[in-house]
Amino acid sequence: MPPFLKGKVIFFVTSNIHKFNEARRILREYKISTAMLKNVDAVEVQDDDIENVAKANAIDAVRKCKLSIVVEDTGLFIKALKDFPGPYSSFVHRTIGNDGILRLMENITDRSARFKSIVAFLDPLIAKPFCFTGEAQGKIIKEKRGSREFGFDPIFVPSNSTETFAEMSIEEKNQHSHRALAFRKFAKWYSQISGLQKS
Ligand code: ITT
Repeated sequence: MPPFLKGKVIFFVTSNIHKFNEARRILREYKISTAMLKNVDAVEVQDDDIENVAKANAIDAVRKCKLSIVVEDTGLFIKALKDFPGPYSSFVHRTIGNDGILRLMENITDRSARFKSIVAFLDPLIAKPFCFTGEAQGKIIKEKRGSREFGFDPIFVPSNSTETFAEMSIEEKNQHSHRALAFRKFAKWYSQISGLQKS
């Protein structure tokens, strides 16, 4: 086991409490201690590929805080809109929001969409970030549903479900979500290299 990883807390660098709450539950299953680190003042990298965004954010965060960190970048890719908003999801959600997306999709019958998450792990003693990907296929419904108001959750129903992510508890969402898949891949890898065992 790389000795520098043993017993370390992993800091999730994010300003988004929903993302942290979902990830924390996954990491807890693997006995990985985590804490939220916000206000790192990381550069806002913009790139058409969310993996490049996650890698650049990870490198910048480690340079600034010199800790073992993960960052995660997510995009919503809507097929009929040629994968819009994709890497621009944060901006689009802040500006036109869910109502704007629903308006763009009026009269569109193919409602397929997917979320894609990239988790990037980096430590000051590691040369390059390690990346883990998770995807959730589903569709955009016609009206918002659900009380858990996180991002596009009220308009997205994952495959094999009739509920939107916003109608699910965090535990239920974690059975289907892009973020849960990416963090589980990360947690398995991290447990292996650091000798941790799942509870
Ligand atoms: P960071 O500080 O971690 O960058 P962020 O909110 O900017 O937080 P992302 O860039 O990963 O996070 O996500 C872009 C936007 O996509 C985000 O602001 C939400 O509106 C939306 N989003 C991300 N994950 C989501 C999820 O699981 N369900 C619904 N919407 C999500």
